[in-house]
Amino acid sequence: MELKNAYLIDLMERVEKRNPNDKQFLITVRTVLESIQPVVEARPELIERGVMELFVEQERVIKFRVPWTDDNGKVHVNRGYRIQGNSAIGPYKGGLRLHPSVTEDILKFLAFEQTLKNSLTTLPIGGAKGGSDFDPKGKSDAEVMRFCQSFMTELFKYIGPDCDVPAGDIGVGGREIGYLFGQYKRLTNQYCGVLTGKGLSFGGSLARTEATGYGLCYFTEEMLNDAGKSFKGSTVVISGSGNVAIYACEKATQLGGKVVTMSDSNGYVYDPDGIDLAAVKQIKEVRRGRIREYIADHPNATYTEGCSNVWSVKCDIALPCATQNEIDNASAQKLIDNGCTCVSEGANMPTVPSAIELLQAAGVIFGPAKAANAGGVATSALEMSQNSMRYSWTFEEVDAKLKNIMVGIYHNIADAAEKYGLKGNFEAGANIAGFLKVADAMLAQGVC
Ligand code: NDP
Ligand code: 2IT
Repeated sequence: MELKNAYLIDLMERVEKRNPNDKQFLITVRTVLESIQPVVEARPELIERGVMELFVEQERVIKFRVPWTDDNGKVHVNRGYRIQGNSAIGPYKGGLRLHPSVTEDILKFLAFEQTLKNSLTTLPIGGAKGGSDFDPKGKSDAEVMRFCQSFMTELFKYIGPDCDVPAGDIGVGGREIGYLFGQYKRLTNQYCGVLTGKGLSFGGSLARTEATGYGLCYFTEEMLNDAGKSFKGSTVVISGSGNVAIYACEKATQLGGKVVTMSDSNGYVYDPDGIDLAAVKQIKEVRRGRIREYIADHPNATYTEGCSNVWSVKCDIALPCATQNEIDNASAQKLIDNGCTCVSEGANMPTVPSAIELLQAAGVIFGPAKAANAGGVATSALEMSQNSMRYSWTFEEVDAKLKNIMVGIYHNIADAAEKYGLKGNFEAGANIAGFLKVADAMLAQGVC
């Protein structure tokens, strides 16, 4: 797609001038503006009443120093961030990422996407993202704890259960959320639902750990069913071997697919017998090891150095579940050449915009991240509800709600795409449907 509307072209130029260093954020804003063009043209009040101007400017960017001491007594200083993107439909909500690649740009792009994703869940949550360039890999538990305590010592000033509720993302799982929660409680003397993804013994929700991966498969199955296909009997390629990848693998297998790959930032394993998920969980969740360790006791499996090669493995369904920009044009072309019929995004923006166009032009069914991976944050919102009620639902109750939400998201975005003349373009449908709810709330709340 291309920006043709004069107002939106001008708006995009102003966003570029204001955010000259934020390459990934600019790509995302442009992609969204391109998709919502027909909505903006049909609703002139969105321009007249300043909604578009407000929409492209994040509400608050918080940036701070995070000092911590390693096990040898050496002082390190990282940079911490919280981007509070949009609070039109609820308190800011979104994950915290700990990875050396974290920059303000990456978090602004993620916060912008999160606003639209959270809107699609139908639950009352605004959009945010945060994190730090701290690398948890190779750090001791005590070092991770000291980092998390220092990070929260600044962050606690800006968050709260009715204001901003962070959660996990890359490099942030149950261990980190536990340390962050403990420090928030200590600093504020409040025991409340200020974070999601908590441990089950202190306010966490059953099925939150599984939610993003399971939700991805519920969404994808519904999208496939609509096209007369399903996971059953399909070969599935998954990238990543973290939280999202592991539970995507579990559910895809339960739905009758055969998952043959998993990866990490070093390389990927291919197991023609189907991935032995218990072994992956042992390596990644228990030992915090590397995916290459898998081949030690799986003689039919192979390990290939370099994670981007995973897309050259023949499959029916590809589920990118590692990070942004994993599938470029060359990888998309390999998937197409090998007969892949569906790409559905577990990670945030793993497919670059030109590769999405390539896949769609080749007739590959494409499930966009903000819809396909919304199950994680949706279940986070269910955790917030349970915390407010001081009550816990069973695994089956949460899982059933998650499934309903994911099926609903698919139909909502498919209908939105069709209504605006873009039938089958679920990327555009997700941007349109996500935007409409946020825009209506912003209109109602005036210039603020
Ligand atoms: P984890 O930290 O649990 O796992 C991340 C996985 O991706 C690891 O296997 C990691 O490998 C790999 N990875 C990370 N960065 C890179 C990189 N730069 N290049 C190659 N591989 C990389 O994170 P999650 O599973 O939670 O998150 C994965 C994706 O899903 C992210 O895009 C995240 O934003 C998105 N997401 C997560 C949700 C959640 O609930 N957790 C919800 C919705 C989306 P290695 O160990 O080598 O770093
Ligand atoms: O990208 C995401 O949706 C997440 N990392 C989950 C956010 C959340 O608040 O559960």
